[in-house]
Amino acid sequence: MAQAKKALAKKAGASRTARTKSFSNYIGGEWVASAAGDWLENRNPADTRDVIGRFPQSTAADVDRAVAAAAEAFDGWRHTPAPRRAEILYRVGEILMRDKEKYTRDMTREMGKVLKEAGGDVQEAIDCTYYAAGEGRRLHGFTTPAEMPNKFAMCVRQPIGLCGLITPWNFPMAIPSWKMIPALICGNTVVIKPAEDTPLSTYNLVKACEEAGVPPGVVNLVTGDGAVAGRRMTDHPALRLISFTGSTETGRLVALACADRNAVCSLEMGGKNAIIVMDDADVDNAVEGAVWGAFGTSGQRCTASSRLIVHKKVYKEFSRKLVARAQALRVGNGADPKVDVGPVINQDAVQKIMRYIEIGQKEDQATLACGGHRLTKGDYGHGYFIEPTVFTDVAPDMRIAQEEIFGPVTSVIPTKSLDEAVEIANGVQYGLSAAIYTQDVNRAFQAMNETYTGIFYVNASTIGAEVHLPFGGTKGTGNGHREAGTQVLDIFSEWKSIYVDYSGKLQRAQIDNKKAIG
Ligand code: UN1
Repeated sequence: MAQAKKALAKKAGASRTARTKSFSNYIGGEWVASAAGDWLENRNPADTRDVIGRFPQSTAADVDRAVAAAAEAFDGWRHTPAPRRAEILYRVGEILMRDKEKYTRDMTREMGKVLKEAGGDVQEAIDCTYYAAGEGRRLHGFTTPAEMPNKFAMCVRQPIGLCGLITPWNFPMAIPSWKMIPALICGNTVVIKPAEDTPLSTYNLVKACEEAGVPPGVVNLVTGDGAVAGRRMTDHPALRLISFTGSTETGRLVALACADRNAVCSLEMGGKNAIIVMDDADVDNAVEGAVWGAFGTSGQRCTASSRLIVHKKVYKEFSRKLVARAQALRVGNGADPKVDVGPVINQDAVQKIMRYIEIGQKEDQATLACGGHRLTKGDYGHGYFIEPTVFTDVAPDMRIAQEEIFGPVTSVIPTKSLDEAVEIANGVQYGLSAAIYTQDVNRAFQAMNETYTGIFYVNASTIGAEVHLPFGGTKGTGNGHREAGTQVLDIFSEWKSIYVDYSGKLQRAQIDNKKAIG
């Protein structure tokens, strides 16, 4: 993905005017350029003539400086009482609220999603910030009986240390916030590297932290390529934890690097999420859920509804209505309030998505029911626009029904029963989200229980998770961790078990208590 923008950066380099805004890394409380002086250009995917600015193309040396700053700040921050840390983080939430509109416009400009959805992304960051800051007065541990008399046992959460956060471009403020704010409330210091394509939204979040009074070195921002800056983070011996959201392919590399140096690693990766539509479903409602889940964010969500498993009794009606709705969606620049579906992120994404559309038609022989083209006429020619695309008559084992496309493409798969639908839903390498549309409570609960995913919806789409419930998935989607909810605290803190013996004598666990009970 990064390559497309880099190539553009090179081409545009010569013609760049003095007005191109330069952004900085944030290290140890200072806004600084990359030590090597290289830049990464950020352009609008709806109109690549629109240059948002240039951001530091950070090297290993920049990452090392950021880690050193995080190390320097760690003791001061972890010794700051959590309720006090929370007061500062609540202020971050207030600043995000105050400037929501500006952040929303910035996000649409650099990422492409329509304003309403960009506003939702900023709102998710606000929700997450308030919610996680609230933990400053909880961060609950627990007490439990000790096995010996006159002995006390309890457990407390301690910060894990220096955390490296590597975030994706599809939720460029929400995902950084749902890693960073919980990390901070737990008393950690962080180095964050946003995706190459969307550094501005994370820059805005970090600016809000600075304004709110987060002390120097507690939050450090380095922008740049995954292969260079990201790689150095995963390899850096002082980063105790790496939290990564992105592709399954990159996630495996992150995991390997972390395994090599015994670092804690939390991964949130791909999805191939299914909506099951039963014969008793409210078909119109199901179609609305499918359109929202498949084409919202131009299908670039790990929770996107990329498979629609539909009972054969309503299959024709559902497909017909879905295609009509998909064809009516207005594709264009997300900054235009009349637009429903924005561009995809970059040229690499266009190529990948178009390749899958070709595979669907040729190799897989599914029916291309609508869409299937890149839009290039007029203003479309300056951006990365792809028509909302529906394949019907898709078999569950086809590549378009198995692999993550991450674009505005969905597959309708016929089914004859709930059991079969659940089997199809489970028959992929991912396990993030699933949904069922039915009026039958028994079927709803059966599907909820039998689908092997981290998230499940009844009569709602596969997207739209809320910040106070755990977020993450099974199988190829993750490695067992959950972000959001209170569960995120288990990523960013380590348990310490504490025993207090007030008997005034030696009491040997597992040995002396046997005497006490005979
Ligand atoms: C993602 O797609 O990477 O549940 C995150 C949702 C959003 C988060 C999506 N709240 O769709």
